[in-house]
Amino acid sequence: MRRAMLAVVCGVFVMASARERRAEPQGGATIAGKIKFTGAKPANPKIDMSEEPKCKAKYQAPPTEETVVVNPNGTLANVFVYVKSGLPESYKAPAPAGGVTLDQDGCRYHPHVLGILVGQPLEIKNSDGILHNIKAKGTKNRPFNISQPTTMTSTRTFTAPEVMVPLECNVHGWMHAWLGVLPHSFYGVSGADGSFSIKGLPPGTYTIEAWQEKYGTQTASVTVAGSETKTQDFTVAGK
Ligand SMILES: [Cu+2]
Repeated sequence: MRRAMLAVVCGVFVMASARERRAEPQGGATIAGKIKFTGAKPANPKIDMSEEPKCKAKYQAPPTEETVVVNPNGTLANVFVYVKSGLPESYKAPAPAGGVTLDQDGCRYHPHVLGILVGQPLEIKNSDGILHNIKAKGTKNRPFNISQPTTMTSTRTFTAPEVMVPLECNVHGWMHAWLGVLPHSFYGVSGADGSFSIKGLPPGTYTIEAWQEKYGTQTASVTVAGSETKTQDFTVAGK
């Protein structure tokens, strides 16, 4: 009798978890590509860190801003590529596993461009141990302004999708970072080889947008099915 009841309870549990899985359509497709850069490579403004010797000491060559980072292979880093539209309306992102870290080190933000889910904690870390004052200037998210006088971490979350929320430091005018807040985790940031990849997409036709802080946005339409990988490159012309 007890065994029979256990079997019934297990059966109900299996049915419930199968239903939950169906409510969150996940997929196995990937969109990947490179951000190619053509034209003249612009010079980034040099940063005069003489007022902050602790930060200055962390660099061998004078640091520059990171407005346009052209990689040695002629591609662009720090381009935020994300699914702008095309996900089924029923799509619900799984709860984020942990937070995203933004570090202030050498009086620059690391990373310079990053993505986060709505509701996911942003851990803002001050590794420099000098005064930083981080300011978020979003329009869809409530702005904030946090003073961090010493080595410490502050946590904030974001309530609405917004590409991008500009982050800056009130103490050091050269410090800029950009945060893409999304209702899903289908995004990537091009790295030191200029490539990005967006994994785990359900089948569908998506509008993919590539955002760069100086050159703005470009979009492309990409259709994926099953577990295939589609290549979608972008080309940014320097000016
Ligand atoms: Cu600062």
